[in-house]
Amino acid sequence: MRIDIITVLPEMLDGFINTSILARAQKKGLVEIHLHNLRDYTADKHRRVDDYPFGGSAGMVMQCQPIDACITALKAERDYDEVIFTTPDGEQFNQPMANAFSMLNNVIILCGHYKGIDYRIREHLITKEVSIGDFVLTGGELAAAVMADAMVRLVPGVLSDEQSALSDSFQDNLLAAPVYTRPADYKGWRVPDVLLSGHEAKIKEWELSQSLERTRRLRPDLLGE
Ligand code: 6GU
Repeated sequence: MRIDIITVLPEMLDGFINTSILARAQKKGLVEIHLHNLRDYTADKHRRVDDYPFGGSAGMVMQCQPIDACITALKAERDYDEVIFTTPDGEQFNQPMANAFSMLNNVIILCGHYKGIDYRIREHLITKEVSIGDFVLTGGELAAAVMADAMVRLVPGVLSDEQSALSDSFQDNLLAAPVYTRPADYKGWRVPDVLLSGHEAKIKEWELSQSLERTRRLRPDLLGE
């Protein structure tokens, strides 16, 4: 999988994409992540990528030209499955969406900024508009980082068996069961006895009942309740 991220703040994402899981996925050759500075594509001699909105509302709007130039340059090199725009008025990102995106070959993520982008870009070049939740971020970079992380860790081979994504919260619409490590007794705070019993069937049953209880209590919406 290849992810091309278009941003006015590449330095904000550089450390993130070259650390931890994303770094390892790239070193293993399973994923490529490329950052593109939108300012490198502007025809403006002052390197501006935004301008005042028609109609006189507040804030600045990202212009068509640099975004179009960058996306066109990328599309000349390869076909893209999706051109995603990060925006608080997009469809809510979730685990099924991460699963679907993780199966794509080539994806562009355009990070929104300022008051928004010229709507013509959204009409003509964007194939998916995605939000990471009902709150407003200054820019789409953190949203792009969140999505890239959620997608890449699902690419086969990225996680080791022991980190398997199969037991993640949300993977089966249930929150994960609690986990513990040594020591079994820390200052009198005890690990549940069943986990120390070695009885595999009982442990599985306990984990499922914990998942159900936590989901019912914390996220009844996931159970349709
Ligand atoms: Cl994708 N972008 C911005 N700027 N704010 C957000 C968001 C995205 N998702 C939630 N808030």
